[in-house]
Amino acid sequence: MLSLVLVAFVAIVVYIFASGKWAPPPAITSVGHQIDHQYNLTLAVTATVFILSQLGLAWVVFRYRDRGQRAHYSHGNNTMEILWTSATVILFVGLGLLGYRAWGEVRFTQAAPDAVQIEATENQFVFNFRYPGPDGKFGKLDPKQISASTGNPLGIDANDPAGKDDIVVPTLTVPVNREIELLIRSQDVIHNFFVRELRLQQDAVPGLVVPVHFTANTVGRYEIVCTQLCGLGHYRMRSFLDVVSQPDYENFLKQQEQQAAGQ
Ligand SMILES: [Cu+2]
Repeated sequence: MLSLVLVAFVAIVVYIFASGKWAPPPAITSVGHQIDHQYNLTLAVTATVFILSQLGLAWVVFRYRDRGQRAHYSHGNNTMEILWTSATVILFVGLGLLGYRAWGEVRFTQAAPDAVQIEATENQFVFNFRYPGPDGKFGKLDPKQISASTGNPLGIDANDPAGKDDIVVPTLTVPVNREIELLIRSQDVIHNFFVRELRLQQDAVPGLVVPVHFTANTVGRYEIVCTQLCGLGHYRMRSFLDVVSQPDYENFLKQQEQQAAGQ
């Protein structure tokens, strides 16, 4: 009975993964493809071990079921133990080394100097994205001047000329095939910036500016979510990433600049 349950268990698990019903949406960055490749490799290796060990267990349970014979006491097998443990170590270290490059490309390198800089500020329970405007410079921030109700949720210093043309919007619009450097900040508790299609997830930590960079290669609208349980409104803390063509991006900036100037 137990061996049948084990076989059924393996079949169900294999079906869940093989059907692809719960697979993530396609990646839209080259790093995303590398991460998927690494994920699939890890999955293939662990799935093989899982299937073989569970079916092996089912076989042993069936083969040595109670047929009235005397039980045999075993004290273990040192050679098998050593083999088993070193195989696991080699596997884990090997997979870690293979994944090092994809991880390093995102985490251990800086954005190119010509990357488009955009600031992402999170607070309970919204995202705000700031573009430096025509002067290409972000204005200074002054926490005392934070006032969402008067249209200054980030507290851009009114005395800093560089801040006059800054654009602040609730959704993130980026040009396709250009490197984006996102400067992630939080105004209150720990939040997160996560876009499944970018395969990018980064905490927003109060008091820190955490830079991440990515190059999206597919035009479209993607969901941004906060994946840190940040309070009662956490479930509705989401925004959108719009990846648009270069002309559309310039139009977007122009429109926003006009709006800002009209205020
Ligand atoms: Cu949050």
